[in-house]
Amino acid sequence: MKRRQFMTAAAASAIVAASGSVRAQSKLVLKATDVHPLGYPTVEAVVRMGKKLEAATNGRISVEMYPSMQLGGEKEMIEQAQVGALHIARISVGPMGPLVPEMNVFNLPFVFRSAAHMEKVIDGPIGQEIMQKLTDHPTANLIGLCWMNAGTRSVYNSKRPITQVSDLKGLKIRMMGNPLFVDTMNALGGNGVAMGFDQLINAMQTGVVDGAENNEPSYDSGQHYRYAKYFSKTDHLMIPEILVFSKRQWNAMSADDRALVGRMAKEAQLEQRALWYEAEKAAIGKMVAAGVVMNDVPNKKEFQDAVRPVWDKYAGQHKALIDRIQAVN
Ligand code: BDP
Repeated sequence: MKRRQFMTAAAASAIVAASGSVRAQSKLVLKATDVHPLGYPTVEAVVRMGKKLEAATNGRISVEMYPSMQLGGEKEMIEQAQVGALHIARISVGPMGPLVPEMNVFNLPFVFRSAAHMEKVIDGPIGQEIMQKLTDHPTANLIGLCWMNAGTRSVYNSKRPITQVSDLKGLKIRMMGNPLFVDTMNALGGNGVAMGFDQLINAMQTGVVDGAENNEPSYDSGQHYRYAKYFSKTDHLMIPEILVFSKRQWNAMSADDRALVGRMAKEAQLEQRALWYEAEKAAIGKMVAAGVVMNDVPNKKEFQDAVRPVWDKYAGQHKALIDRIQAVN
């Protein structure tokens, strides 16, 4: 008994003595998740980031990807990252708006003039400031790592092409979980229904909704065209996405490791962008092959005018920020 106690004490002091190096060398497997499947630009960018982290640390830090909503929808992903049950989540700015008010500015319909405008904003000081708001948020418990592209969102449904605002009348359209989006669809004359991405297929199958709105790669990879074959290029939202890191895990890491992850995330932002444009093109090709009925909207201004009430309700409190965004060119 005596002897055993002695051994234990010796082992303990050896561990204490070596603790610095033990800690530096212990393996860290970062659990990452995304609603999209493997191969989707955001997923691929994070997988590549994991490989780079692994190479840079001789295998000490790696990323384990759980794609395709394996850990739940976006709401569940955010919650799990907040409590540290997972480390990296790639999420849309959409559902973050109610939590971080400045982020809601990116959720305003037609806020960006073009993809180039949006990229300039997220790549510049405004993007950095807004990301910092998330990181500094007292209860979000998340670190904002980088932005990602997500194209524009357009309406799709099972009933008819949308060429003018009045075509939306009476259609039940799934929107992301944020009152701003429900208000947007209602302002356009449809019936906005908030629900998780993970519930959408079932809702379309059962007629709970007539359709939804999203970018082409999501419509294609989610196989939404099987339930809603009319894809109308309304382009009403251009919402960037973000890669977030659990603050709990972040605080447990060394300054060097944080800097490394931060640097690789910045690289992932640009890598994802290139992948995004390829995926968008490929998705449109697949939509044509699948017999999707696509149409353009000849008068976008009509849609922009119809969402004025949404701007009246949500934009006023962010006027200075919106002016700065609009001044970027
Ligand atoms: C996709 C986003 C994803 C969202 C999804 C949605 O990449 O983060 O969860 O839309 O509509 O475009 O919920």
